[in-house]
Amino acid sequence: TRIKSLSRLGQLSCLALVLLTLLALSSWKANAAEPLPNIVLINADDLGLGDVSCYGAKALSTPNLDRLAAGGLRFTDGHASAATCTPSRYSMLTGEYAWRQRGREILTGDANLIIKPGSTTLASILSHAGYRTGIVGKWHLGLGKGKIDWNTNISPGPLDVGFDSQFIIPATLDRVPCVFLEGSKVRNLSVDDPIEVSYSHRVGDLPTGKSHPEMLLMTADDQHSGTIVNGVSRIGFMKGGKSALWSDVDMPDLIVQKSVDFLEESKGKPFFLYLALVEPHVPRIPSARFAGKTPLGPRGDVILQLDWIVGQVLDALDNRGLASNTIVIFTSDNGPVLNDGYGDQAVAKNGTHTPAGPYKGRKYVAYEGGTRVPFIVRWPEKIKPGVSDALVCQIDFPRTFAQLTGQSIESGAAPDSQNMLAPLLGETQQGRKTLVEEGVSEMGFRDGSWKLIVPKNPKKDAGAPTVSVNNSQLFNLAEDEGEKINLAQKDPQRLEAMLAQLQRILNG
Ligand code: NG6
Ligand code: CA
Repeated sequence: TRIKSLSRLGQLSCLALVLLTLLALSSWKANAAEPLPNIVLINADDLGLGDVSCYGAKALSTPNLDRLAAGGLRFTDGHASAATCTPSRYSMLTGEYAWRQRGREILTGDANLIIKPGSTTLASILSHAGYRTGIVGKWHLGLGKGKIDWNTNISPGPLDVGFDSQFIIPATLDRVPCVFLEGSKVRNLSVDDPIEVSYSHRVGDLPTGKSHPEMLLMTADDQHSGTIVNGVSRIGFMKGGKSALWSDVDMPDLIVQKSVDFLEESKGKPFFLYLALVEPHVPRIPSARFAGKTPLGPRGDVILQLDWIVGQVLDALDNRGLASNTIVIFTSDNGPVLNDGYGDQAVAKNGTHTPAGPYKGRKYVAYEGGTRVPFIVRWPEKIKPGVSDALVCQIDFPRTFAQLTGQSIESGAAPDSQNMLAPLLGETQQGRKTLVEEGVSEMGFRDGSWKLIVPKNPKKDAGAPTVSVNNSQLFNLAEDEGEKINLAQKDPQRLEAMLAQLQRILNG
């Protein structure tokens, strides 16, 4: 019997060995057959859902976005997590609601980095998964520590929170310094013309919008009447850096070039490109190719320009045979705005155009128009083209892409991010159940198709905002997508329940 059981053991271990080998072979096969997809995340600046023709725009046409949507999934209920740039971008990269701490509101151009160096971000997750990660375009999450010296290495910045390469504008198009950072240095800066920046007082003797209004290409409000760069006054003051100043009209070509360079340099590795476009944020200064091409004035023209950039990037993927295994996401950091400080005819020429589509509100506010934005996901190898009504949000990218690339997230990181891989791939129309939508002065809260809006109280401490329940509004988007009928009085029970739910998340 001893011999019998020994040989039985031998048989069993033989079987186990065969099974293990098979398993190893099959998983090796799966990996070899399915290399990780490249990811290109394109984020527009202040583009409304109604500004895009595949979402219904009639006054202009966006053929490249339409082509992207035709090959992918177009979401009708896709959101930024805030109605302004800094908090929206913060949440998208970190997976944490920006309002959980003070200091993540719209930043000046000389503000410090608000993401902790070394912390978990969408970029660091993908970097761990073996991706080459790069950012091209608008950053607006702060740089450095303490007073920034623009004439030396500027860090920490994107390179300290997961990106391998950066070509960025530090804040916004309307804020100084109007220069690019390539690597951690100002691009094309000459040592004998150092840059100085101030957001409190005029530095140097460059003309400003206030001192030289006759030099301006377009009028500006007080806030945008600082240093004049390329004929347009900006927020804040700068001196020096003449050779480093960006050219507004050449920017689209440069952004395309830097994006394509990044794809080229990533050969042999999957890549993650975060392409943060500056259109159609103010000041709207289209390149000659697009000026005057829409009836909407410069705002419409720069939307064409944005669409062209997207087309160039899609072509670059096609030409390199990369399109089929590249996920391209197109979205916007917040809803649209017409007048944002410059006399650029955006209001006068708008006509019947509805930049936020059928939704109420715009940039800054917690109505749907503030955060419900274009949201398109294309992955030819995996996603069946179509339209999805799932509630999805950019804040979910960290956990979703961690899931896709087999990464785990350390405890405490990306606390508000949810794995939305199934809805993003179109495997289900069931997305998030709830979502907080941050406006400047209100908090919006979605529970399915129900929507609550509550004014924020003035901030007392560094933590999450408190809300003032007395002026709450309640809408049923299933019957009233335009948030016209306030049901707060009619349905006090639901109102109470949603308020309690929101409070729990705010305090969580
Ligand atoms: C506001 C600016 C606006 C724009 C915005 C930031 C004024 C009066 N308005 O404070 O022009 O720059 O900040 O836009 O200064 S965002 O898309 O980056 O959030
Ligand atoms: Ca924005």
